[in-house]
Amino acid sequence: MGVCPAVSMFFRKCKYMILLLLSVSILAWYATFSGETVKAIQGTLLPVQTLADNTEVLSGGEGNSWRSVTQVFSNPLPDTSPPKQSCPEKSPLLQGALNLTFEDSLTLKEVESENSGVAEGQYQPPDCLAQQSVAILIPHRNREKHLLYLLHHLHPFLQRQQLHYSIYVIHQAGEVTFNRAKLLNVGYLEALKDYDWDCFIFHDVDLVPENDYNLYKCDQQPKHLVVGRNATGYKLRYKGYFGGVTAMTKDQFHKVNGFSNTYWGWGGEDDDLRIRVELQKMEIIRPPPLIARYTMVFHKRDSGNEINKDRMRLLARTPKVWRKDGLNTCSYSTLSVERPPLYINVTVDIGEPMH
Ligand code: UD2
Ligand code: MN
Repeated sequence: MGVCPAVSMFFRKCKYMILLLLSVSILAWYATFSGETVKAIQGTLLPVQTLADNTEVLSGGEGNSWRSVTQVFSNPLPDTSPPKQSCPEKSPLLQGALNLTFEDSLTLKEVESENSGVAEGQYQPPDCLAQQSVAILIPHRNREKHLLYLLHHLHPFLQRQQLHYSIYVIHQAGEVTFNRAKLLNVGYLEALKDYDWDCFIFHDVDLVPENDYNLYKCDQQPKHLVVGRNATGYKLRYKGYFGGVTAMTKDQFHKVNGFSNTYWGWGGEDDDLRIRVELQKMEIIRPPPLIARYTMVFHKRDSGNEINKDRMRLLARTPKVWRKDGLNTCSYSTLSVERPPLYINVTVDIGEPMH
C-alpha cells in the first residue's frame, strides 16, 4: 500500500466535513460583501420604530404602512390592525342645543333607516373604544308614539356622545296597575344578562333631551339629568326631585338595592330612590340647568296608572325596609325578549299589588 490510497481514504471519510467547511466559507463571503442588502433591510426597519413611537400616526390612516412593513418580516401575521384608541373625553361630534321635531307622520321604518349602525338595539362607535357601556332602560305600556319619538332623537344623540349603548324597553304585560319602579328593576336584571354594563340610565318614554352636552354617562355619584322641562318652565320641580331620567353605575344601583317594588300607580317611587341614595351617603349631582333640559311630549294621566294614595306611608318606611324590598326581592316572569333593530323589547309579567 502506498501514500495515494491513504489520501483517497481520508477524502472519502471526510467528504461531509469538507462540504460543510465550503458552505460556511460561502456564507462568510456573502455576509462580508453584501453590506448593501443589510443596509437596505435596516432602512425598512427604521420606519417601523419611528411609527411605533408616534401614536398619532398609528391611530390614523397611516397605520396601514406600518402593517405592510412588518408583514415583510414575519409571515403570516395574525391580526395586525392597530388596537382602537379610547374615544376622547369630549366627543368632537356634539352639537349643543338641538332643534327637536315631533312629526306626526314619522314611522319606525324611517327611524330604522336613519340608524343603520344600530343592531338589535345596540351600538358601538366605529373608530374608537367608548369610555362607558351604557344600558338605557325605558319603562313602557301603551305609549308607542312616544317611544317612536324618543328612539328618533335618542339614537343619534347617543351616537354623537360616542357611547357603547343598548336601549331596553321594559314592557308591562296585562292591564293591572302600572309599576314604573319594578319595571326598571327588571330592566337592570335583564340587561346584565346580556352584558356587564358600567352605567344604567332610567328613562321616561316621553322625555326627549334638548342638548347633547347632557352626557348619558355615569359619575362618581348618582346623577339626575332632568333639571327642567318645557312644561315646568325649565325649573327644578322641588329640592330632592329625582324623577324622569337618572344615571347610576351598576354598583351605585346595587348598593341601594335598586328601586322599591311596592309603588303601584303614579308617584313616590322616584323619591323612594332618592331616600335610598341618601341613606348610602351618596350625593345627587346634576348638570348645569342650561344643559339638563328636556321636552316632555304632552300626555294625560294614563288609565292603569292612577295616583298612588299610599305613597306617603310607603316613603316613611323606606329607611326600615329598603334592604328587604328591591333588586333582591324582585320576582317576575319574562314573557318574551324580542330584538328588533332599534331596541330590546322585554315583555314582563310583574304581578299585581298585594291588598
Ligand atoms: C313623573 C316623573 C316620572 C315618575 C312619575 C311618577 C318627571 C319628568 N317624570 O312623570 O319619572 O316619577 O312622575 O310615577 O318628573 N308609563 C307608560 N305607560 C303608562 C304609564 C307610565 O309607559 O301607562 C311610563 C312612561 O315611561 C312614562 C313614565 O312611566 O314616561 C312615567 O309616567 P308619566 O309620564 O305618566 O308620569 P309623569 O309625566 O307625571
Ligand atoms: Mn310623563
